[in-house]
Amino acid sequence: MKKALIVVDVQNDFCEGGSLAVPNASEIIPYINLLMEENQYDQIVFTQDFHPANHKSFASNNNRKVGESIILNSVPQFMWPDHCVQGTDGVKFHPDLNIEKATHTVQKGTNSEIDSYSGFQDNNHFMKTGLDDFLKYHDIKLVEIVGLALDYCVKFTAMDAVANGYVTCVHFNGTRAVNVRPDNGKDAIYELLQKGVTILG
Ligand code: VGL
Ligand code: ZN
Repeated sequence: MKKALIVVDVQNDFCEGGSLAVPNASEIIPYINLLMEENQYDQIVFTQDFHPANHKSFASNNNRKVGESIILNSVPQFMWPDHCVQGTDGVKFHPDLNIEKATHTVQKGTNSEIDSYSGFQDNNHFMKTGLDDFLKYHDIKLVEIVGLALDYCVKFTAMDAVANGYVTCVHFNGTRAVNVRPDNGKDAIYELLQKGVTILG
């Protein structure tokens, strides 16, 4: 059974010192590098949050405060600080991540009008990213997911992986939650278990 590792958004802005820092984010990087060194995956896909400067998920582009919520194209949109803007250091993968191991990269959040937490599609379900086509083309049946943030992009990527028919695992030690609310990371684990995702220790 062919398997892929999906490394979600391990970018400077989501790590310590970044504009949307996930607590203890960089702790997962040695773990991810080790997984990639074991040469057990048929494909290793990196996702990259890749926003234009005028992206509508940024509080600054809506005259809102970070942490507020708006309705964007009829779906709720949390107001984030500016992050992962194309052409900045924040959008780059963390320098300690072994990017040479990637066999494919998927960029998301490129349409200024729609956010994209899942690596498979935008939050409105208007546009696919090509990730599902890539995995199906390579006959991948099982995906293991690591990266940032557990309660946003990892969660939605894992739920879409299940919906698209993959046996889906999330590595607990390979992810960290942003925890805008204290229990969000824990709640994400319960939701993923309920959807049929296996949590690996
Ligand atoms: C993410 C918030 C906004 C993530 C991306 O990668 O989890 N979170 N954009
Ligand atoms: Zn984003």
